[in-house]
Formats: sequence, C-alpha cells, structure tokens
Amino acid sequence: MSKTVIVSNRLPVDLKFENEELIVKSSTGGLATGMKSVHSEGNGIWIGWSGLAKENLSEQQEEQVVEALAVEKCVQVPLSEKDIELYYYGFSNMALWPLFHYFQAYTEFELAQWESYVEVNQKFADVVLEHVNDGDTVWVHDYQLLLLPELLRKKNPNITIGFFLHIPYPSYELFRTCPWRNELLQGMLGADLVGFHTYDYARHFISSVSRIKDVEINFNEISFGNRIIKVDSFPMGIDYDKYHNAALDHDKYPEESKSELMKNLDFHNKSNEESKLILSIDRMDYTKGIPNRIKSFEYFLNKYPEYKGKVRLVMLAVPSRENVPQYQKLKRETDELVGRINGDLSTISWTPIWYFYRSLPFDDLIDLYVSSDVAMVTPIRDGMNLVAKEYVATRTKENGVLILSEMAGVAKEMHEALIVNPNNFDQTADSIKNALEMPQEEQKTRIQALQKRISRYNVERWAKEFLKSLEAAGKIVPVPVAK
Ligand code: ADQ
Repeated sequence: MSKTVIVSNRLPVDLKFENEELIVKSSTGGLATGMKSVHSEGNGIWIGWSGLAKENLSEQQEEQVVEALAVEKCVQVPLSEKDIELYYYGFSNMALWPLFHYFQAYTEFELAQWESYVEVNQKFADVVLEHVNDGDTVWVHDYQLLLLPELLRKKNPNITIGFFLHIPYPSYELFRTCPWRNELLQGMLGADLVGFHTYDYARHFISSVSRIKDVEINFNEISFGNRIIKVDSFPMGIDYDKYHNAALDHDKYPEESKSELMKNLDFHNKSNEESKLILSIDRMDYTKGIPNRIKSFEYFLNKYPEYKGKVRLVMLAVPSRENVPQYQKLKRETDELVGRINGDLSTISWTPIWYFYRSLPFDDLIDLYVSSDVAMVTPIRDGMNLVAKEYVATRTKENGVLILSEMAGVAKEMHEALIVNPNNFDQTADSIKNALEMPQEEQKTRIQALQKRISRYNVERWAKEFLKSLEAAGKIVPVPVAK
C-alpha cells in the first residue's frame, strides 16, 4: 500500500531531556494540525529535524530519540550544530527569508552557507529515500528545502512529489539577484506540483522560471524535460473549530478560564469602563511590521488626542531566531520605541502600550483574542498570516474589527477587513479610528462574511485540496511536441 510522507525542516514534536528523561510534546502549530489527518492515515510518516543537535546527545539518548519519534510516526534527519548555524540560521534565514520578503538590504549570500544548504538538503534526501517506495507521495514544505524535490526525483522517478512554499515568492527582479537562482529553481522543478498561498506568488514563480530556465509554459503548467509541473495557489487555513470552540468555552466560563494576564488587564480596565483594547500578536520578526505598528499607534494618539487614556495597544511578540543580528536589532528598536512612547504619554491610570515578549499558552491567547475590540495585523510582508484568521474565528459575538496589511497574503481573502498600507501611518491611524467607532451592525456584517469564508476553507480542506491536486498532477502525461 502506498503512503504519504511529509517532509519539513522541523518535526511536529518538541523534544527535550530533563534529568536524563526525554520529554516529548506534540506541536500544536498550524502545519501540524493541518497535516494531522494526512499524517495519521495508513503508514504515513513525517520526516524532519528533531530540534536537538546530534553532538549534544549520547548514543543512548540518540536511541531514545529515535524510539520516541517512531511512536509519533516521525523519522529524524540528524543535524549538527554547524548544520544549524550555516543551513538554518545561515542560508535559510540570512539569504532566502529576507530575499523572499523583499528585505534585500538584509540579504547575505555566503558561499559556506550555500554549501551547507546543499549538503543538508542532501541529508534530507538520503533519509527520505530510505523510507519511500515506488508509488508513494512525498509532500515537501517550505524554503529550507527548495532543493529537495529534484534530489528525490533524480534517485526515484516513481514517486509523486509536491512542494508548498509558506512564505511569499518574490518578483523576478528580486529573485534574479541570488547567485544560486538556477539551482534553486531546478530544485523546485523536481516536484509534480508547486503550491503557494496566493495567485501572485505563483505568477512570480512562473515568471522566474520562464526567464531563467529553458522551458515551455502553458497557463499554470510548465513543460520541463519529459515532465509537466503544475503550479497553483492553495491559501492555507486554520483549525477554525478549535479556535471558535475555545472562544465559546471562554464565553461560558469567563471567570475560571481567565488567565493571570487578563485579570491584570481587567484590573486596569476598571479605572476606565470605556477603555478599548487593540491587539497584535506575532513572532518577533522584521517582516511583521512591529515598529511601524507602534509608530502608527503613536501617530493615531497624536492625531486624535481625545483617545488618550481610552485605548491600549496590547502587543505580544514571541521570541524568534534570537541569534540572528537583524532580529537582535529589531528587539532593541521595539524595546526603545515602547519605552519612549510609554514614557512620553503614560499617566498614573493609563499605559498606552502593553508589550509582552514571550510565547503564551493557548488559553491565554484565546483570552486575548476574545477580549480585544480591534486586531492589528500589519506586516510589511507576510506569506499568509494565520493570526488574522485566528482572530476572526474567536469572534463568537460577531463583533470586533480587523485592521489588515495589504502586504499579507491573507488580505487576498479578507476584503471585509480594514485594509491598510503599513507604511502609511496616516491611513493606518484613520483606520484605527474607524475601527474604534465602527457601528455594531457593520462589525457584524463584516465578521459574519469573514467567518463564513474562513470556516469553510479550513486547514484540513487546504491539505486535502493540495493532495487531490498533487495526485492529478502526478498523472499528467506530457504530449510530445511536434518538431
Ligand atoms: P509565521 O511567520 O510563524 O508562519 P503566522 O502565520 O502568523 O506566522 O503564524 C504564527 C502562529 O504563532 C499563530 O498561530 C499565532 O497564534 C502563534 N503566535 C504568535 N505569537 C504568539 C505568542 N506570543 N504566543 C503564542 N503563540 C503565538 C509562516 C509564514 C506565514 C504563514 C505561515 C503558514 O511566515 O505567512 O501564514 O507560515 O503557512
């Protein structure tokens, strides 16, 4: 019986040794949830890195890891600290991540990092090839593994290979600056189906392929050698019911389910009954537009001073890639901005920005989603952005307003949000005012339309549609071209 193999940089489990004991925690992230049904079906497996560097494990610990992963239907690709430094923090996050998000000034092309990227993609290929048989399907995820489809195809042409990119695909003008552009495209073209969040990313990819490779293109099909590669968009969804039901539970048991964080916020709220809460949640990443959001909020308070004392921005930023210099710089900039604005504007009873630099447990996140009047999702560039969808799913009372950057892939599906250019502080400030003053009826109409769409196109449907399309793509037989 054929099987589906999922491949991603990280496995959907968190492992750590505590007093010689191995603690295994399943990940609750979007990808892990979406792939749950695919992963649990038949003899499907998930291949990726465990999160533990191999030189930090004794032989016995290594065995424990392999056994624990087998229980979770996972197989590890062992990586060394050097691999992580050069392939992950290096080429993946210092070249590809900034380049694909249009941060050209942050992009560094280092030969040693590229060589490691090639080497690690080969390590992934070796492990995958050990575990696949003819007729199997392999679904490769994201920018860390762009070379993998081709490495697999070369060794086993009898498998069906899908590739999905979770970040934007840049325009040809940006992509062409990469010294290894040809190799990267060659790698991706090893797949039968290449998927993106939006139609625009797919179009940019096809445009790069048409200019860099010698291929024939017919709409969204690329004839390459003796194969046809299909390119399409599959906007990723969330586990809508999980977020919606958690919010319903929160409504039923408000006191019991309230987190320490919320109790604290409430305490301060009591000093002003009319006080409104604007929420923002992201990984601490320069693509997420955190400084711009803070500056827009300050601009709003200065343009509409009647709101001073009546509205707070609660900003959660989860630590991310903390040893990459640009992320350290962003953290310093954010700390300084928040400190300066709070220092300038706070009163005894009001602090304009509540800033938390940490990851929060799921229940606390739900508390915040449910309790906020407005959500600001204003990245400078974002492949999709699931926070926008999570916020909408938790609006069980059909109120609340979403302010959304036009630069996020998710904006293509959420026209009922207030769409802004995150670099336009004046427009963003006016949108904050509109959101705070929006009549209940209008909030309801917009939220209902958004909920209808987001609940239908959930993450499970996303995975199913990709796999259905992949199955069809694997069967396309090229028609010989008359010479
Ligand atoms: P990310 O850049 O990680 O993903 P996103 O889609 O917004 O971005 O997902 C972030 C997730 O982390 C959300 O589920 C959110 O709830 C959670 N989160 C954020 N801050 C948190 C905190 N402080 N505590 C706890 N949880 C927190 C990449 C791409 C995106 C794309 C996804 C999926 O960059 O554009 O949407 O992959 O394809």
